[in-house]
Amino acid sequence: MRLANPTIAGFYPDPSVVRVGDDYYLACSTFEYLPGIPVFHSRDLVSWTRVGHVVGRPEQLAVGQVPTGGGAWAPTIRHHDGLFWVAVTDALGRGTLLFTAPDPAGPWSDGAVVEGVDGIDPDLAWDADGTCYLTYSALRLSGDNMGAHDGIEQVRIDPYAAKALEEPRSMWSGTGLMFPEAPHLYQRDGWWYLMIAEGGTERGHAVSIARGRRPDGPFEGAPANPILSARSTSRPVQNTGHGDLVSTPDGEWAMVLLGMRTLGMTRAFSPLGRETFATRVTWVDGWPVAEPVHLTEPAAPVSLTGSGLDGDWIAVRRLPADVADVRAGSLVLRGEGTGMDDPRPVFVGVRQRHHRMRFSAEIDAGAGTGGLSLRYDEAHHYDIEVGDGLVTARGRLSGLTQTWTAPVDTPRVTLWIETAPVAAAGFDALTSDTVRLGYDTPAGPVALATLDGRYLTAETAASFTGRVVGAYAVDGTVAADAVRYEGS
Ligand code: 6LW
Repeated sequence: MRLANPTIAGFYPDPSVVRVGDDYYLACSTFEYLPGIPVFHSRDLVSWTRVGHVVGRPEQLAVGQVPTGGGAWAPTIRHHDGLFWVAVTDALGRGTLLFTAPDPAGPWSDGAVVEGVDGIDPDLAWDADGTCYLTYSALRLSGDNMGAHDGIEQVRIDPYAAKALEEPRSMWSGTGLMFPEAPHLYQRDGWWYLMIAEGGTERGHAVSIARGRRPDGPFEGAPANPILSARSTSRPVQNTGHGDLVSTPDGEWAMVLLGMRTLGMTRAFSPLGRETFATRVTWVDGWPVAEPVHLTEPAAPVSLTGSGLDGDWIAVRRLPADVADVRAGSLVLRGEGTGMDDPRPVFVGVRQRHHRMRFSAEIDAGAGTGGLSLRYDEAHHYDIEVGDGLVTARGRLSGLTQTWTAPVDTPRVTLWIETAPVAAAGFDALTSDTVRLGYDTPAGPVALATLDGRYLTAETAASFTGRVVGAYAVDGTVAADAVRYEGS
């Protein structure tokens, strides 16, 4: 079995996969970004193409109101009765949702709320007589004991009515590590398997599994639990966990899961956030044995050009087409008097998916102010903008802002953001990467600011997402031409 890691680069966490015949479909979390919950297709688990998004209409989620980091958490994608199903939590938004579509490319349904399920990471499984089990992690996101964690729970549901048919029951909840979550139920060779993540999504992340003769338990944990973890290892892919199993047409097995490609001598920082990886699984004595996640050949250099608002582009709490449009090849953004500190910025971007990256565009700020931003969230972002005869570089870190300015005598300026990992030797290698914010002049490129990238990483921004790089407008109309993402 050949696998390519990262399987899907850039912040695509909490992957879930299903196989229908020879076709695999995979979905990931997207939090407060739209469009939400991308669906990828593959026939070999190696090359994946996005075929659509479950959430293409803002009303399907309540991301307009959720706090940063809320929104679409951890979908499960399954196929049953000729329909594709996605169960997902709209965290601090609509709650536990079921989406359906005959075609995984969409359009998907509006999303039905499953009342009475207070938790995250909902999984769907059907037994032979068509009973549907919804198994989830009882992290309480509402009510008086919000924030409490009551382990793994399960209810039988009517999936067409999105109704729970009984009170939740407690299930096997791991080996005692914190945050048992990401439950998935499987049937194989007369056993029901309940696989979960535990240990938290940070460096202690792990996958554990149990088996029993019934889908509603009881379950007995595997002797080898956790069956997969990178904790306390020097592996380049850390935080591995939140797995989903899938068999191949010829009976092999694989697990897709999240991981982080950490940087720095002590592997302390992860600029790209949690990405999708895959590893091979074999079965011994009725238990899965998962190989450690290995990085494969480095991703080929990528150049994304053009500014069509295709599926690569995302926006914050709004669809890209609601904040920008493409006119005669230019990406045109219409400012609303707010900048990147706003939780609803006029910003469209793409996920950073290479440690070495350059994002550039020719910005025409003749009728407004705007530029390029490397964003983690509204409190952690590095920007370079042009307006009112000035180029301004800005570092914004949770309450602290520093700016650098230089005069320009033309409103049309090529701006760029470059990131580069630090050399992995010596004490300056304790950080992750450097971020240069610059612009081109007739005399050559000028780096207006060079900042430490460690403050735009999953560990410091304490965010479930990852870096997103793109263009924004503060006020007036700003056009971006020759938009290029180059990564290696
Ligand atoms: C996801 C859960 C998790 O629902 O974080 O830490 C949540 N692990 O499995 C968002 O990724």
